Amino acid sequence: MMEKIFSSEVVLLGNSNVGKSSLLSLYVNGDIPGKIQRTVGVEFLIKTIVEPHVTTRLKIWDTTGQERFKEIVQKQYTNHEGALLVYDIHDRKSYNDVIHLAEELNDWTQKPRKVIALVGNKADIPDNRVVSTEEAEKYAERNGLIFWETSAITNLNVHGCFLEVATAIRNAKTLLKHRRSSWYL
Ligand SMILES: Nc1nc2c(ncn2[C@@H]2O[C@H](COP(=O)(O)OP(=O)(O)O)[C@@H](O)[C@H]2O)c(=O)[nH]1
Ligand SMILES: [Mg+2]
Repeated sequence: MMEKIFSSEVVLLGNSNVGKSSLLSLYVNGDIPGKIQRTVGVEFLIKTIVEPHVTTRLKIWDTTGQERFKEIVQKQYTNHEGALLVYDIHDRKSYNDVIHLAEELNDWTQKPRKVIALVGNKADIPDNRVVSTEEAEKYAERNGLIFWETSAITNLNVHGCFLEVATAIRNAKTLLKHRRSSWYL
């Protein structure tokens, strides 16, 4: 079987301080920088995921500095095939804000539909949790989102989360291509 290479673009969205840059750096570089850059703007890192018979080149955009959802969604999200909506499980507002965003992004009429993951970060801190696993899980299930609780400190579910997003995008694209070629021609 010939090796296939897929390229996908995703974006990390969520309030300041929820851990977006930490998750991205841990995933791509294997560690969290001691002093995280606070440049205003949008940056990306590329992760190459090698699996048997398939290699995925995942371009991951990070939003830094003043996260202005509306603008970023309008200017950036349209080019992306997926989004990771990151909140802090100890910060109710950060959850409410990404849920609001999910409502805007979750367009079932789009083909392929964007892949959206709800990501509850800082799961390594046991105290003062305000968003329960059940609440977020239920929302994700009802709305067809991927859901993970993660930690950029203990590396909990970080690889699993990005991998599931990449795989879901690849599957959606493959299915669409297959449908186009065999069913609708
Ligand atoms: N305990 C804990 N702290 C985290 C985690 N992820 C990020 N942080 C810390 O939260 C702060 C904000 O992280 P950062 O990645 O800059 O968040 P961003 O503004 O969303 O990019 C930093 O001090 C990180 O070290 C995590 O999973 N657990
Ligand atoms: Mg950041």
